[in-house]
Amino acid sequence: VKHPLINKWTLWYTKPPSGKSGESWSDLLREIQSFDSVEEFWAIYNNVPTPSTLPNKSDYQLFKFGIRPEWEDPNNKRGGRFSFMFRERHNIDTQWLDVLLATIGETMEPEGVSEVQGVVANMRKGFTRISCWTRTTGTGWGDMDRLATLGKHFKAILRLKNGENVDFAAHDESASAGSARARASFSI
Ligand code: M7G
Repeated sequence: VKHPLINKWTLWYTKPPSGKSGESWSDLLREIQSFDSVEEFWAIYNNVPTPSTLPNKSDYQLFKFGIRPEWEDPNNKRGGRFSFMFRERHNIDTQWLDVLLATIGETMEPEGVSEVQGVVANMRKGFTRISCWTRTTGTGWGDMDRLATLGKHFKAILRLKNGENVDFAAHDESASAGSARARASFSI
């Protein structure tokens, strides 16, 4: 018996650049597998390395089926992301698993709301960034409350301490800055 998820999801991996010239972002991004049941999720999770063991400049992305984990995807281009930078790599595995479970269990937002497009872990030199990508940037009527609520849930799932905040940035700013290290629009 398989326990169905509300939505179907795809796990992606971005491998570190090899250093060869002409290599683009899309050459590095790979789809691992799609799944729509709890059992399939665990089968995949148990067969891929945990974030703490991955090399610098690699990423994991878990996105709704049909949405590529890219700014350019039509589902993402009007959106943004909440993110938090953890200062180390060890210890990140629990947070990432909690984020994955909240995403596929859809506990990050109320029923009927679908801001969450996917979640990302960026393994970098000296830090790990965990992000939650949203459909909007909170600029439409009533959108801001929805985003603020999501931001608070995301913070709770990451178990941030008092005084630690998640930063929100719109993807169009990230794309024009050439990196997602764009100025945050707001923090929660
Ligand atoms: P990052 O991983 O968001 O942040 O972007 P980082 O600066 O902490 O590593 C790193 C680089 O990956 C960017 O400068 C882009 O070259 C590429 N990149 C990352 N993302 C998420 C995208 C994307 O959605 N689309 C494209 N075209 N490039 C991306």
